[in-house]
Amino acid sequence: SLVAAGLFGTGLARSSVAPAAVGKEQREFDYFALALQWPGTICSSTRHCCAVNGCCRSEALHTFTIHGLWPDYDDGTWPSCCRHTSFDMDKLTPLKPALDKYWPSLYCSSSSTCFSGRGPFWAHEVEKHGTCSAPVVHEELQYFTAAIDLYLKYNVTEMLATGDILVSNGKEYALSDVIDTIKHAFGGSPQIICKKGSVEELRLCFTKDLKPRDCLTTSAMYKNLSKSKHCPKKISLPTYDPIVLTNSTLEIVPEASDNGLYFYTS
Ligand code: U2P
Repeated sequence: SLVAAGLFGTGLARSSVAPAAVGKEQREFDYFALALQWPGTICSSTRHCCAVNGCCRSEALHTFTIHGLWPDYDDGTWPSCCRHTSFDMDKLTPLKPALDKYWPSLYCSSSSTCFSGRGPFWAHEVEKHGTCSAPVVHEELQYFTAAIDLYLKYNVTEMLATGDILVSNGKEYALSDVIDTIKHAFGGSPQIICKKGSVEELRLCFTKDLKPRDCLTTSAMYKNLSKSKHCPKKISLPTYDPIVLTNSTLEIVPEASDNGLYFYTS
């Protein structure tokens, strides 16, 4: 029933190997992970462009961007889709410039939302994760504000630059140096996810009162991470050539939505 789905989650929006508390009551979470994406790694696979895709901006993105603020459990699982909400872009008007700048989708396709719908990347994140963030975060605007505040307060791109770890093509850094630089500047150990030796994602973790803490780096985390996402001892922060929007790379299909977003369909 819908009530059961709301209380226990459906797992519908879950991707691939994700462990779930699905089927069990979703108890209060233990800590937050602020998940950040490295556009250089993701955008180098972009083949088609659309207006919402951050990879398609005329200037390449050389900073981490936000993926989401995720409530997590200490055992390596997490709650998801904890209650029904209807994503309302209008509530985010004051944050729209910051969302566009710091939290772009790096894909063109629309994202799944919790209960069989589809919508913008932001709708996916707030429905899947924001609804499980009580008692710290209770509603949409608060969810996005909290994530953007943390992102700006703990600027990972700057922390790494201070340790001379910079965007580059070809240059490799010791994974241990990257971790130590973040530990030193942030005050907690990050989680780093790689794709073929390039940083794909970096997560910073926070207690429920939003203080830095260590992410799970033990077997609890690695058991849920596919081998191909483990980082080797030397890693890179690559850049990419943006695909400049032209008629042949851009296909704009207005969605039946009132939020003014456009999606690429293939
Ligand atoms: O790691 C693959 C996907 O699993 C989801 N995930 C991962 C770790 C975690 O602590 N919480 C979590 O939800 C993410 O799914 P998404 O938010 O992208 O749907 C992540 O991409």
